[in-house]
Amino acid sequence: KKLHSKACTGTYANTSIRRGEVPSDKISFATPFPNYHPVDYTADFVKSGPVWADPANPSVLKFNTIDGATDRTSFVGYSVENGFPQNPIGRTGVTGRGNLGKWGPNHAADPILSSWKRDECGEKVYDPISRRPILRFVAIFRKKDSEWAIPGGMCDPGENISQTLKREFAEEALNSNDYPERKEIAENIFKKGIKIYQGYVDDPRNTDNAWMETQAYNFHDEIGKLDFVKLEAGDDAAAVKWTDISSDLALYASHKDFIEKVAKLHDAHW
Ligand code: RP5
Ligand code: MG
Ligand code: MG
Repeated sequence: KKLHSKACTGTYANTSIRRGEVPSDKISFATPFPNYHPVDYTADFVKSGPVWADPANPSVLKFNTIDGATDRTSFVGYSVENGFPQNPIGRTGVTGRGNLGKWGPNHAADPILSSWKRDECGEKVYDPISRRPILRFVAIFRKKDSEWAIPGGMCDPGENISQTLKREFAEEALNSNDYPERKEIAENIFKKGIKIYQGYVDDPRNTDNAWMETQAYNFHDEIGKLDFVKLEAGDDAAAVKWTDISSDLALYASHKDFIEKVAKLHDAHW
C-alpha cells in the first residue's frame, strides 16, 4: 500500500505551491537522490505563531518523547537530521511545516460512527452483488479541501484520545461550538470504541519535517438507536451526513483505508 500517494505529487495541500519532484523510486530517504530540490514552505498562518503552533526553530523542542504538553512520540518512529525531524515514510517535495503546526508528528483522532443501512421497515439493506449488509458512517465535508472525510481532528495539548474523539465529533458533526449542550450527546455515543488504526496518515499537508499521525476508533451502533441523532455541521465542516460504505467512496487523506477496515470488521458490504 502506497503511504505517500497524496503527499508527494503536484501542488501542496490547497495552495498553488509546487512540490519538488519525487520519483516513486526515490521516496525513501535511504535512497540517494542528489537532484532532490524540495520547496521550503511554512504557511504564514503557522509562522505568525498561533497557540497550536511550535516555534519556528525546532532546536528548542524535545523529539521522540512527551515534550511538556505536546506528544512528540510517533507510532512509526523517526529520526532527527540536522535538528529537523524527518518524515518516516520519505520525501514529499516540501521542507518546513507547510500548513501543520508541529514539527514532526502532528497527532489526530478519527471517530468513525457506524450503523446499518435500514429500509422503511427497519430491515437491514443488502447489496445485491456482494449480498452483504450495507454499513453507513457519519461523514463530514471539509470546507478547505472540498472532500468528504471522517470528522477527525488534532489532539489538543494534554488531551487524551477519548477526549479528542468526542470533542471533534461534537464540533464537526453536532456543531457543539454553537450548541455546547450537544457535547453530552458525544459523551454518550462514544462509549465502547474499537481501535481500527494507529499510525501515519497519507495527508496532503505532510512535509519532509511535519506529518499527520492518527488513532481511528470505530463506535458501532448495532440496533440503530443513533439514527435519529440530529447531525449538524460545525467548525471546519460544511456538511455532515450518514454515508453508505462501499469501495466507491473517495475520502480525504487515508480515510478510505480506515473505513474499509470498519466494513471488514462488521462483515459489511465493501
Ligand atoms: C487527517 O487530518 C486525520 O486523519 C484527521 O482526520 C485530520 C485532522 O486534521 P484537521 O481535521 O484538524 O484538519 O490527517
Ligand atoms: Mg476539528
Ligand atoms: Mg477536522
